[in-house]
Amino acid sequence: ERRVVTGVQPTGALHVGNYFGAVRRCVRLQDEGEDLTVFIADLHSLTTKQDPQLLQENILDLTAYLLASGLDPDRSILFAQSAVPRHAELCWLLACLATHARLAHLPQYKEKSAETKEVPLGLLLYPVLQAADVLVYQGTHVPVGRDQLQHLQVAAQLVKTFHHRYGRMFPTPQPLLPDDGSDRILSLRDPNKKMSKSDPDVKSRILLSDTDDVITKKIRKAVTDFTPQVTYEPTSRPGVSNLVALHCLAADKTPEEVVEEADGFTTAQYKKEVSRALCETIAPIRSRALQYRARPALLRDVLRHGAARARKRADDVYERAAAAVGIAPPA
Ligand code: AQP
Repeated sequence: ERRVVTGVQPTGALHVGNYFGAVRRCVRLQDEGEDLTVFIADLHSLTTKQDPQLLQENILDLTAYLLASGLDPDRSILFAQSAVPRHAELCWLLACLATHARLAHLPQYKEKSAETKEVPLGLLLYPVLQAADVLVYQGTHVPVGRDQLQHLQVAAQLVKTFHHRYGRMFPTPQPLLPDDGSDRILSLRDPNKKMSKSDPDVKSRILLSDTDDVITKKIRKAVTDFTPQVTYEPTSRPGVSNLVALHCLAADKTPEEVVEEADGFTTAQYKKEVSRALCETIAPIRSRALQYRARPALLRDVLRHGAARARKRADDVYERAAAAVGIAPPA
């Protein structure tokens, strides 16, 4: 039996990388009939400084965009991570099995901790909480990008250690990697970096909340190179290739099809095609999201309903884990 579990941080408006690389993949898994759990990773978001009021807004925003993207709260389980305390409780049990050396060695931790003087302990624990997020539902599959594979290996190691010490309890979660390159959409301003919510340059990313006009302007300013032809060569021409990749994802085409259609276009002309395809994908999501966002009570209800369903599953798994460890049974 497969159970797919994934989370998205409420750290600001979603960009097309988040959408193609995570959200749309989840919606497709849901539509294929997978058992899908999607949580808003508010606990994870606290590893960087958050404004409390803005965080609350961001949680509702994200809920609106997830629904607008096609996530169906009746078929899938959608809720805020913090509303199911078992995530944090299982995290503690797992943290006692994790080693500081292993966690401090992970590339993402090294990168992020290098940026700050006072490194919060939560940043070190991030992959352990991620493991708990999946294991507390006995998740079997996690849709991830390549940069998350090491964190999934941490989860696999924790499962092994738990089993060794306390007996069998969790399936080892397997990665679901995309085969369309959607897990690495690049910055429009620096195609050597991935598109990211936290990049200070707003022109580096296209948001699901951007109007057609803004999308077109950002694509027009996207960094390419000095060769006018449109080709798909991700290594030697990352800028143009990133536009081709976005075009393919938006229009459901292959790079070969897109490059053939762009034959004779300069990259400047081609950018108009890319904008058109992106606007066609994003505009309906944006307008549905605005409608949902105008109904905060409905959004809160969706999250409450999802949390109740999630809690039922998580309670069952956590109770068994607690019993295996020998701590007092949950009240
Ligand atoms: N550039 C990207 N291309 C494809 N997928 C991406 N994801 C993130 N960036 C890209 C995927 O989006 C999902 C949600 O990510 P998250 O909210 O956990 O934040 P993140 O991974 O830290 O991504 P961001 O948007 O770049 O935020 P910051 O700037 O805060 O790091 C994940 O599945 C992720 O793989």
